[in-house]
Amino acid sequence: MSQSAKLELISFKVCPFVQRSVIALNAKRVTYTLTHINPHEPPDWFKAISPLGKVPVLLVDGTPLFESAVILEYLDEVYPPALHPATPLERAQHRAWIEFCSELLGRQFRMLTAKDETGFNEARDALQQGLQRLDTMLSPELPYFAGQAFHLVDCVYAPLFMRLILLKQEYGLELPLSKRMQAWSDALLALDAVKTSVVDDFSTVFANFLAANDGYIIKR
Ligand SMILES: N[C@@H](CCC(=O)N[C@@H](CS)C(=O)NCC(=O)O)C(=O)O
Repeated sequence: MSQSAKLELISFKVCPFVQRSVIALNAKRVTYTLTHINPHEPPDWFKAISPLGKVPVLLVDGTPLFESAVILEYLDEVYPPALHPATPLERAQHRAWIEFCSELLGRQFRMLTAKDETGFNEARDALQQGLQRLDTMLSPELPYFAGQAFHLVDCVYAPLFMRLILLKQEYGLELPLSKRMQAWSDALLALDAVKTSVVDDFSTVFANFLAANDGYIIKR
């Protein structure tokens, strides 16, 4: 496939896995269209192209790609600038920490949807522990994961931080971040590629998502 392929990303407005794909597309200044579908009533055409019924799906001249990590790899192979490090070992490390981010997003999701205090506390503590582990991997050089250069691994953590900030501002839920990690989060959330990676009314969309789940987090 060439750089001139028509790209259509299928999305749920609140999905952090879609958002990481959007951030990579934005960072690479690639032209694409975004199609939001209703997660509660996915259309038949979506079920036909998404084997797991999940977003994101990237249509490349009509050919569906699923799994956000795979979509990121595809985008990085086709569209410059390369956002993976140059050496195989560093690339492998970044892939591993991208995988780790997906686990943390799962913990964050469990925290947001937990129905009772016990489930909420367990998920919050697991997320906090994961963040502490991640912290040990950050380059001493500011501001991104590996220092001055922005990589795919940065694309995937920005949605996690965006939700942590909203949880702090709107719901008084604070997960303490180290100074180094706070600087990373601040740098990511200041990027245009990140700011424009969600719908304008994202805080409302996020609040509606939490309300619909009716979890412990909105009752504390
Ligand atoms: N491993 C997948 C996870 C994607 C995912 O969990 N998407 C959620 C929305 S954030 C979804 O589509 N859920 C619908 C479902 O599970 O039915 C990826 O990285 O693309």
